[in-house]
Amino acid sequence: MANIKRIIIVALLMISQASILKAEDGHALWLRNHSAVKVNISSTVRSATVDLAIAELKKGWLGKENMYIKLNLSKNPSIKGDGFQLEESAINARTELGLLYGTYELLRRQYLNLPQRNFISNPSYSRRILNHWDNLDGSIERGYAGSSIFWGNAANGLDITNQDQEKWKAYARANASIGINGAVLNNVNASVKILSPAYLEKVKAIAESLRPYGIKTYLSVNFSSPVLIGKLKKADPLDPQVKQWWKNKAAEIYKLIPDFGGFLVKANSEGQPGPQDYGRTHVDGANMLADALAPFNGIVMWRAFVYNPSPEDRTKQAYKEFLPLDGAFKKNVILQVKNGPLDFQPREPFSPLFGGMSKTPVMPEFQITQEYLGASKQLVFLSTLWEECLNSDTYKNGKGSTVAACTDGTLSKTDFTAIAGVANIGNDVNWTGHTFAQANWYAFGRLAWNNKLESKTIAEEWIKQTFLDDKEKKTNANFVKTTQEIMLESREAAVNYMMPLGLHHIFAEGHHYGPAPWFSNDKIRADWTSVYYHKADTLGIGFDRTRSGSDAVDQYHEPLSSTFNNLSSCPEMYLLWFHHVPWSYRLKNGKDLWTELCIRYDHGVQQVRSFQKDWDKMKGAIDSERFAEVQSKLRTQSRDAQIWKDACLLYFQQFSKREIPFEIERPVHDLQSLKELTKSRDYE
Ligand code: GCW
Repeated sequence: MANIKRIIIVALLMISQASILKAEDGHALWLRNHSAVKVNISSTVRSATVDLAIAELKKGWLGKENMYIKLNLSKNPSIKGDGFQLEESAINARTELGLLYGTYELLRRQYLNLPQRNFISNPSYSRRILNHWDNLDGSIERGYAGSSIFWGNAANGLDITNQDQEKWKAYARANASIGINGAVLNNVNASVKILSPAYLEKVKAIAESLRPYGIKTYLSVNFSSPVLIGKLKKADPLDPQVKQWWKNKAAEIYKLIPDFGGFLVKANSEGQPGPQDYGRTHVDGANMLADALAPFNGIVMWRAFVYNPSPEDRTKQAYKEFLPLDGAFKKNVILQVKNGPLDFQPREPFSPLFGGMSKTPVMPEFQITQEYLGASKQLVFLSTLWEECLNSDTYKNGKGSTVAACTDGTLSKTDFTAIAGVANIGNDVNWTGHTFAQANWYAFGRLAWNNKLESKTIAEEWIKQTFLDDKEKKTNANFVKTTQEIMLESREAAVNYMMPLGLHHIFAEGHHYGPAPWFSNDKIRADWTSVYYHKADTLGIGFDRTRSGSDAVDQYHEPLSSTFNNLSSCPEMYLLWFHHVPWSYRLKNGKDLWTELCIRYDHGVQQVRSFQKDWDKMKGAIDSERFAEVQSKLRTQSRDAQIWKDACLLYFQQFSKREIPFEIERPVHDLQSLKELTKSRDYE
């Protein structure tokens, strides 16, 4: 009898559980509906943006019922830029957008049960921008979440449907809720067509959908536009006709979009045209565009991702190119610098340009889309990677000159500051492909707003808002804790099973998903092959960037340059980035390099296996749709982590000529079969 009772109770519990956990497709992101109560709002100003704030408060109010809340434009000197102050019954801000940001923060704090009174928050960067690598045909370079939400979908790629506009608004709302205030709408490998009148009309329409949410529109431009659509003979930045062409183009754009943000430019890099095609410098190119935009307060974001096929170590080239130009750029030019000196690898030291440039504003560029971190197949929370970069000390003005301080105006005392993230957003219902990739979009916004936030806080906020309902969030502590632990460990796990100890860029050619440490090809440039980067031979492995090698270490300030230069003081996470190390070299834990390399690869695989176990235990804690999606993706990740481990260990073993330590699991693939497998595009 007691047993039957128990069965009935369990069954009833399961039914009630199932009815609470509604089906979720992930489209609502971290902005899911809550059971709000009534609130009364007054405002000292009205505008489209303030109306949005009022509507959000009414829709999401979780505070005391029937409270009176005032939205107030204030001159409080502690509030800066679009920052805000939360008070018991008011949101104060200098700007209308600040009121909207204060609204989102207040609602978030209500939901998370965090204190809401006398809370002031100001943005770390004044421009917090997404870079979309969206092509006009709707494809997205390095995009893993479907086609573009902006381009190419309707018959001729230019028609605009209601559905498009709804999507753009939902996109803008999600961005505003985390403080993002700019979007570059097209790929840095820019089609010239973007500046043609028909496309500019569409840009105008997009800008109108984004504007009430405070998102400024920017465009990537092709440096050869004056030739390719302007019919000029050349695009030489010192040519008066070329200058005039850009001035006219800027005027045309601002007539359509009065608050247009400016241009993002990839010039003389990876085959893109640029000022050097005419014997001019990056300064000549950037300043010419800056002059065209200056009358309208537009800016130029000039990318420092510049390298050429040359015998020089690729990681040194951007610094060598730009350092001599420091101080020569116009006031409305900012240099956009990727976090590391190479290219968004699972782990890189920070780019020496952050500590190097002193008279030119520099903005970090992070990659939200997981080009080198498992695409949308793998759970890799990137906040810890960005936190590591922002907190890295450049020693520019002595200790404490972190990348954050070098870029957010702390050291240079400017408020012309910015940060960019390469978006991972597409037309997939859940926007980002993998549910956990939403967390990377979220984390970018939160760090751009406050570059001192910790990843663990960001993860916790995101998990609660994304998965739990008002009632569950109190009872589901275990789900939150376990998921948070998985997220915080996930990037280190990826480093372990892909490229531990400072290895880098040993990806399969083209798709950058799987391993191909064997990849070498005499017909293409050396710095696009894997062997260029790991330099494995019978003596050891790693790229010698010390003073007796390429001397990249000396692009860093002391004491870092010596710390990196010296094998015994170089942090082990950068070991093979800076040194060619003998297989028998003893690491700090007493193990030799080969053994440690094997252990790290194996550990990475084991980490993903434990993510699987932990996730499986949480069945029933959240809706079954997203649970199953993540479960299935973790299976893929687990298989692919094994492929990484087997491929790298079996390949490097040919050089080390040592046994894979017997205490770790044996490879389950053959090297030859992995070479075939990772070649195929289907593997991506
Ligand atoms: O990482 C490389 C990518 C290219 C990209 C380039 C860049 C947009 O593989 O796809 O091009 O970086 O940042 O310009």
